[in-house]
Amino acid sequence: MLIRSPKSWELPERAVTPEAAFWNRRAVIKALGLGAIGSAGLLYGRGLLAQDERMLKDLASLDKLNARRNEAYRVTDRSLTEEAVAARYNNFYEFSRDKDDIFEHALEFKSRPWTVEVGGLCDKPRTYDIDELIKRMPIEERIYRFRCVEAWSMVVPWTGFPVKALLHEVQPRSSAKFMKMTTFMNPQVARRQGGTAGGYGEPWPYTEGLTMAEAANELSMFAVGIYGHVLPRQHGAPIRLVVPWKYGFKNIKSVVKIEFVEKQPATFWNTLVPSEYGFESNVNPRVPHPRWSQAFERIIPSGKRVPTLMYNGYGEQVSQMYLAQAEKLPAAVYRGS
Ligand SMILES: Nc1nc2c(c(=O)[nH]1)N[C@H]1C(S)=C(S)[C@@H](COP(=O)(O)O)O[C@H]1N2
Ligand SMILES: [Mo]
Repeated sequence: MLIRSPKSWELPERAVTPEAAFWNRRAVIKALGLGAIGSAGLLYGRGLLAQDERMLKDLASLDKLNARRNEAYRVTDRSLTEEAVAARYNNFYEFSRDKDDIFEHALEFKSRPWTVEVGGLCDKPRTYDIDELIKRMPIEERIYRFRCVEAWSMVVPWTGFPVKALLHEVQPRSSAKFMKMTTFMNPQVARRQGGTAGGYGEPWPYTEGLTMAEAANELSMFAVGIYGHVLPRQHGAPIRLVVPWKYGFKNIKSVVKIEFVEKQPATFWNTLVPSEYGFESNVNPRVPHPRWSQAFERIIPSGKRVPTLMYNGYGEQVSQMYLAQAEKLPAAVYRGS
């Protein structure tokens, strides 16, 4: 028997609700301008719930990463998002379709021991233990804007290494045209990968891809940390992609496999709803999502509405990869801010 249920990819109500309503409900609006964990009591102005305390304790327990901040990547037009806010407003569909309970649903998820298998069209394929990989790679901190396709944004300090540093090690061949990445598969822990119709009919495991030029771009990073410590589960522990000129869903979490391939790989969202989520998905104020405009975005958690920047403000670093498209745009838009 077929049971009619809402399509899993339809955004939950809050994704298109002004952010102020979301945060007001939790009375975290008082968080603005306060320090992170020390001010937790004030942050959740209604008083801490057991749930909040668990999350804050979890954040405080994470191993520190002492990485040098790379000052070339700073954000000057808006302020850093509060850590406890970013850690409570996530997208990680393996665990939940809501944003504020991802960390809870992921509590049983173990991100160590962990290996990342790198292979496909490259001269030196290799499987890395995550901690060995962190030791081998040039780790640094970068502050980036982060823009979800749902039209909200944050500013986040990532710790990680340029994708280019990994390419240098494994030596992709010239026949490799794309880098495909895959998230772990474990329906016992990530409940939405199992259940109805074997994971709600969604194409698990989550996959994503970049062209080789995009992978090698100076901005492309594999993050292993955030806010100075290793990634908490809800942000995609122990390793996730960060490509700040593209919409959030390209930033695949908890990666177990990296492959160099000849053909454009199938990706999770593009497979599920090709009409809404393209393979390229560069942030672009002039290309609306079929169901909403991308001209403006809401800054988390205030909900302040600001114009979307072409390539999320990273045109200087990435526009040369898209010259044919850029020629069609008026110069002012193309240059971003
Ligand atoms: N494996 C996996 N990666 C994922 C997602 C997901 O559901 N599963 N969601 C994506 C989306 S839509 C966004 S906006 C970002 C959110 O990252 P954050 O929770 O660390 O802010 O992760 C991306 N990476
Ligand atoms: Mo997203």
